[in-house]
Amino acid sequence: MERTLSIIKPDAVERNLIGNIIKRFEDAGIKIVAMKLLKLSKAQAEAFYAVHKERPFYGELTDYMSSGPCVPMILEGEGVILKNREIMGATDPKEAAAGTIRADLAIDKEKNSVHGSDAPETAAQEIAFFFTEYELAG
Ligand code: IDP
Ligand code: MG
Repeated sequence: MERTLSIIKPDAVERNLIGNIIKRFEDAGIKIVAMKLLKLSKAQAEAFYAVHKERPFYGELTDYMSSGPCVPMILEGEGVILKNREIMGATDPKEAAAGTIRADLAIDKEKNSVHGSDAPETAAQEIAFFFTEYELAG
């Protein structure tokens, strides 16, 4: 059974969209096997997004991701890495397919409401960034 890391980002937590987003995962048959609510420091946001450190938006992105609480979760299911990316929609909500989280809820290309791992290796790394073995319920 595959696992991936999802984060409900600060713009969505701030607008009371936690339940809306979680319902979409549950309705798609995805299991939430770990979850917490926390506020990243700027240094933690920089570490999480280190892969983007050369990109022009890195400073703004890490300011935004450390601006308020977020909800990291481990999602589990068959093919859940790809399935989650489909439910999320494209990075830019203007390009996201109708009915996806980002098309329905995101503010813009930066404040796009959710994060999702993009491959098995990044999923493993990102899960380990937020969760210890002891925090896995399922
Ligand atoms: P993804 O979240 O769809 O995987 P990535 O390209 O990995 O998209 O970018 C990570 C995050 O960086 C995005 O979710 C978004 O918050 C932010 N981001 C990506 N591209 C831009 C941009 O062009 N301007 C501002 N923020 C961006
Ligand atoms: Mg990405």
